Amino acid sequence: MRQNLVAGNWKMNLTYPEALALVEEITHVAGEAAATANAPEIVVCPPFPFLQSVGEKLPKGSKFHLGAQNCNQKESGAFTGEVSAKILASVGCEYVILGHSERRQYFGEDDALLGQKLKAALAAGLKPIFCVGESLDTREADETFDFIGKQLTDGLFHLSNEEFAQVVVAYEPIWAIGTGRTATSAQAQEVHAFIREQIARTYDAQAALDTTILYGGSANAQNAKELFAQPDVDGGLIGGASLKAADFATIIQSF
Ligand code: 3PY
Repeated sequence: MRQNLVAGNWKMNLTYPEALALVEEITHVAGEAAATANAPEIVVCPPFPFLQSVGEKLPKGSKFHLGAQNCNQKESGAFTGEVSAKILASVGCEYVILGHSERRQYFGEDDALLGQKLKAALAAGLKPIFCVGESLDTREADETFDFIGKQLTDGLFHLSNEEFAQVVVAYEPIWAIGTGRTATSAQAQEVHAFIREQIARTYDAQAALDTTILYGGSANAQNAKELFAQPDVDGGLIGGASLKAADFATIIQSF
């Protein structure tokens, strides 16, 4: 179901005491805003070892949810160092980020593998936050829509209607990740509208209306309001700004 949503992607940052301090500060600073009826759903995605403890600090039955940054495609087995979707669900995760450009770029994750990860996440009852986004070269070659269309077709659109209904899509232009460069609200809206159109074509108009589509890539406390005001932007996948409780709280209140 389409809903306003803000997800904090902590990436590979913080120590355990720092993670506990941050989640406490977030729930303290943003707690009141998060308790209002029109507050977005809020997903906190810490590194794997902190998941359970961070999850225990999130108020139960609130708008706060726990998410992971990745999962393995297998259900279980001899895969040293890996973490399955089932393990994530067992420590309280409800969401998992899949296909972040850093996973695609540094760990060689392609759409075939991501398809398997999506299936594994869904089978474990997790909601995938599936990332797509173009490089600067692709944008400058005027190939953004072809590129995103292919990522959607190859990575995501093999899901059944029921499976797809569980997915949140995140548009994260690679040129805006960790660079301090943000897509303008018009650039974000244009791609979000395109993604919604592709969903309508592949599934149906209702599925397109029901899909939550987030913007990610240097979204912060200053630009969130303008980005979230776009008709097809339902919230954000937030990197660096999610590590600062006050900024994250401002972003949560930017709808
Ligand atoms: C960013 O904001 O840079 C992100 O990559 C969020 O996932």
